[in-house]
Amino acid sequence: MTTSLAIVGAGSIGRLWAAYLTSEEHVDFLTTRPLSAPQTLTYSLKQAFSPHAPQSQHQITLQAIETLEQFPSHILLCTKSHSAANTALELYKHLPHRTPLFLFQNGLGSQHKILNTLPETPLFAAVTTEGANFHPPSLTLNHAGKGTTMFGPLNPAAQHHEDAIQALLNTNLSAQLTNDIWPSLWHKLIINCAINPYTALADCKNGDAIKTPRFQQDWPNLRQELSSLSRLAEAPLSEQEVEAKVFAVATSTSENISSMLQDVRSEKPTEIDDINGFAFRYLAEHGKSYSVNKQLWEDVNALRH
Ligand code: KPL
Repeated sequence: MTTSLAIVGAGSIGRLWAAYLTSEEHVDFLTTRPLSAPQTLTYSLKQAFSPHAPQSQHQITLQAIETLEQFPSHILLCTKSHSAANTALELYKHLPHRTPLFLFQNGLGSQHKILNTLPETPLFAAVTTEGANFHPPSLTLNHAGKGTTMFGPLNPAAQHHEDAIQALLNTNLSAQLTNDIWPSLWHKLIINCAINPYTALADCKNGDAIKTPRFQQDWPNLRQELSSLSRLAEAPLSEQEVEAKVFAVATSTSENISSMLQDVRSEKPTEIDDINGFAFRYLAEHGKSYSVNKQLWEDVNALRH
């Protein structure tokens, strides 16, 4: 029997997983908003790395949680980090608490809130380096760059639910299961702290962010703050290792428009509060230098005023 998955958040990452999962699984999109009737979301998937491959077409039903007739076997939460905790809370007013939940958010902060509010729910984190862009009104999802997704349990309730992950490991997307996802979450946070705000402030692609005068001026101090963050998190990286990771991702995703710049361009709230905001507050709480992360947090927030 196939499992039935529900994906909450029909942005680029949600649509990417839906498109790759539908060949084997039954997938619906789910919303916490009321809907007068289920809707059909139609889009095509373009694989930018295989320009001659035909685009696949997808038609996926969007259902409202309030009127759902059959509960899904597990949920992928692909909303932005700032709405993740409230959305999770709203979902589990209707769902059995034992339904496994996979958290795809960037940054750190939302994961901790959900861990505190849903202790009985098997919670997993996903850390992804897939590059995908979806810009309505275009109905094409652009799978811009192939990456890898690491999945891992976040709480004791998730420890005996490896079965829930099987469907996610069996698609044509590259995915792995790890027993300790925390170092991946912290290292991804560090990469996002170093790339995303500069792309947003300079309105540039990832590869150009590390060439901006501001990045070059900030980098010695930011690299030191990020290395100290990794040591506090018990996922230690030397300053050289931080630099190697950040530069490798900026290079491998050089043509990407970061998720933060996509948000700024479409005048949506950014995830800055869970990225540099989380980093500066964590450093400050532990008596470490944090001024570059704080300045980036302030300056990206100011873009919206
Ligand atoms: O995760 C990303 C993002 O855009 O949020 C990076 C790694 C910067 C790739 O674009």
